Amino acid sequence: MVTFNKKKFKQLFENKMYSIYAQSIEEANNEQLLTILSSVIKDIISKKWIETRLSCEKEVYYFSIEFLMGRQLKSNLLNLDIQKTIKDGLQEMGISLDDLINAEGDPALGNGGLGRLAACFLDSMASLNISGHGYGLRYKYGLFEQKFVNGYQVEVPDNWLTQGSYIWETVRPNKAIVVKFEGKVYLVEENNKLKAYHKNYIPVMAIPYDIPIIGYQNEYINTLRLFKSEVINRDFGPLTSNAKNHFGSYEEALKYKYYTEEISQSLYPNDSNYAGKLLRLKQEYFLVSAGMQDIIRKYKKSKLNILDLSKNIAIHINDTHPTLCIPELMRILIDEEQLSWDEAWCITKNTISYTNHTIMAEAMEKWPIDMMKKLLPRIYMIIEEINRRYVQNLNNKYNDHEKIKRMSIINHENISMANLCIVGSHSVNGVAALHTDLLKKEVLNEFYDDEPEKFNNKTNGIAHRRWVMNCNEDLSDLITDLIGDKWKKDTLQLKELEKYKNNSQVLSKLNNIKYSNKKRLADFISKEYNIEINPNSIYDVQIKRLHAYKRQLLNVLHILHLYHELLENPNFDMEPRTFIFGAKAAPGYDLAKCIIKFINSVANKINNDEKIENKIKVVFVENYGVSLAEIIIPAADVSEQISTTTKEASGTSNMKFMMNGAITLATLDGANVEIYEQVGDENIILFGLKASQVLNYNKYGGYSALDLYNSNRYIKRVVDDLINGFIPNMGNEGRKIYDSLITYNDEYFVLRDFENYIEAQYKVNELYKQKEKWNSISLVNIANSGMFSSDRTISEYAKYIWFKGVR
Ligand code: F58
Repeated sequence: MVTFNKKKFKQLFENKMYSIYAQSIEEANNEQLLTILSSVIKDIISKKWIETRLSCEKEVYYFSIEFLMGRQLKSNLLNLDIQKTIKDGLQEMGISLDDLINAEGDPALGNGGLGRLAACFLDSMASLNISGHGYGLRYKYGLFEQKFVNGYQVEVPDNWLTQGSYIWETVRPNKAIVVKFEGKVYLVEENNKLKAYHKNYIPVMAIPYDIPIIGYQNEYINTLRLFKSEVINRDFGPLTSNAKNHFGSYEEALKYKYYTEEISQSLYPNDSNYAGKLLRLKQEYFLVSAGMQDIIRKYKKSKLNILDLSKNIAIHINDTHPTLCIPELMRILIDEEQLSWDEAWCITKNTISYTNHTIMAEAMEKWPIDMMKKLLPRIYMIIEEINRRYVQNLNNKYNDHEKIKRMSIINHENISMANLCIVGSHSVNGVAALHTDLLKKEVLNEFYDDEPEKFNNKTNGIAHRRWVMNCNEDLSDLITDLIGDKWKKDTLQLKELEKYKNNSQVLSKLNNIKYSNKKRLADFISKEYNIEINPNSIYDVQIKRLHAYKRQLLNVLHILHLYHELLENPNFDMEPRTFIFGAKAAPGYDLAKCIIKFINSVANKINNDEKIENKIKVVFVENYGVSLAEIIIPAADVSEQISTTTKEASGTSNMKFMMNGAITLATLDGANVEIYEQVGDENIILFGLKASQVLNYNKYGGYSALDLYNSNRYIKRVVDDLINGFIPNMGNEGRKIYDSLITYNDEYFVLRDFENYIEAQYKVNELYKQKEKWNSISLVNIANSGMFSSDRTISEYAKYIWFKGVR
């Protein structure tokens, strides 16, 4: 692949060490060694990186407010196929590659599934030879670091750029872009056309930081470009042009500096919730405007005709946060490229596509008109005009005032970003079959009826290279021993594994691999948290953001149920179980934080109760993120996917667990439905309300949590634990959770699904006793996980959205 050998590598490494640090290798610490190694790798790939950038295929630009990349070293070495050369070379210099891999920081530039999906997609685009690049923000502070103090979540700033820079980035100040905020726009008639003049705006400089995205053993290297916001002229010199002059006084200049730098200062730690903050809108436009201008600048250099933009470029927006791509592209095409409205609109719609990631009302972005008007006066004008034309069109079709109001982009005092996305793009997709179905039938039904051809499903996927080949090397090797290595490029080949489902030898190998992964995790937990867990126990794992709809509460109430059973009957028949949680709560999400405190308090009580003889252990790992997932997932036996049906758009950890051989315990929600379709009744454990039942309850009522509580002694027993002092060290968190269940009638059907969940958990227990059967099911899950590779997802995006009719 890359032509260089151990000797050459050592030479490069030594020279770099001298030129960057002017010291010997022996003197360097791990951080410095890692910097040198990444720098050598960047040198090796530089030529290929430039070549990929200059390719003349249709290009995809993936806009996302978050990219949750995880560590890059191991993945880069795998993809370049140089692990062995580097490992051996380092070893000869007395350096351990594993130490360097673990010394790398884990940039937390995302909240959860959405950000991680964007990272998996970059990996797949590069690996599939698609010229697909990411645009995002280079937050100075990523998602907060979570600490537990007395069982409470405490948030600490994530100062990930301690050295001032990131080892994989290349800064490109020569490609900086000016983004304009505020000011006033004047429309002047010139040659029978209205021309817009933007005066007195606040200019903010967007500095690109490029990260190479290396394809899997194909010499293909794309780019993730992250923008940092800065003052327009670093030396504080006077501004020319139409920009507002901020240098009247020293104080003004400092204010301006703060205004600009604040924009890429920190990631919003909100999950599934829309905050409506001015700074967030600034971030969104900053990303969009910098990215769009960058694309058009590059496009024009290529001398292609601007009218052919959609033939050469596809722009994808990851959820509504980059929605302003639509009016921003209109602005550039009309104000700068002098196209007519109709030409610009046609190009914009044909270029842009949109993915929706949620059906929850509280997550839908709606920006106040006044805020938009003041911050982005030209963009607001364009949105207004898009809306005016759209409403006119609806009026011609429908004689239903209320319907038109619901569908319009500007409504009351707000601008609905989802509506703008649907109207201004050629494709709208959901992220799992059920989710897309709900979009069509429920949430976006009127839009679907209006333009059904726009709507489509693209079930999510995961980068199997990171999530199996890299984090579970033994499993990867076993698979390759059994079926060869074609699966690495075509995961549907995994199906071949099914023929081993009754082969005791293979199943025993699979069992041994799981055991050693469990042992590795046990050692980690012992070292980090001082809790001893038993690798022979069932590892039952729920790792994801903490949210009421994801129902970590259901999980912990069941743990309490088992605990009571053990206390009441010491001969209660249960396999030893280790329950593992990992979850951050949004800092302002009170109920979620109460649940964290509750789980930690339950853990504390149960882990220290000798009466139950270690039958149950509960571990809540601190600061859950990508690197922790990489050690937890390969060790899991049970994958908890227990969201309230209809609420989880897809889920992606469900796919990672499945590919690593865990058995899914699930509601028929999100992509769990498709996992079920792949493996069949025998190989998954399902429970809970069906989507139609949840929808009916939501529409027509008919569920009383209080009645259930009063009539079911098991439910009453665990719910009472929230408030009766059985769990020590609880403040009024227990009361708040209790109220959410009883006083506010259990919005997420935790109690409604409780009995059914206990039964499902009992099935898990019984199945684990038949270890060979368990291992066989585990193998069948791996064998049928092929469709959940993000390579499959990206191929579908490419074929049906980005390159439709091109490739
Ligand atoms: C998640 N959304 C969905 N949002 O909840 C999950 O079902 C799905 O699998 C995943 O997207 C990928 O499609 C999600 O992670 C966020 O984190 C947003 C970040 C920005 C603020 C609002 C939430």
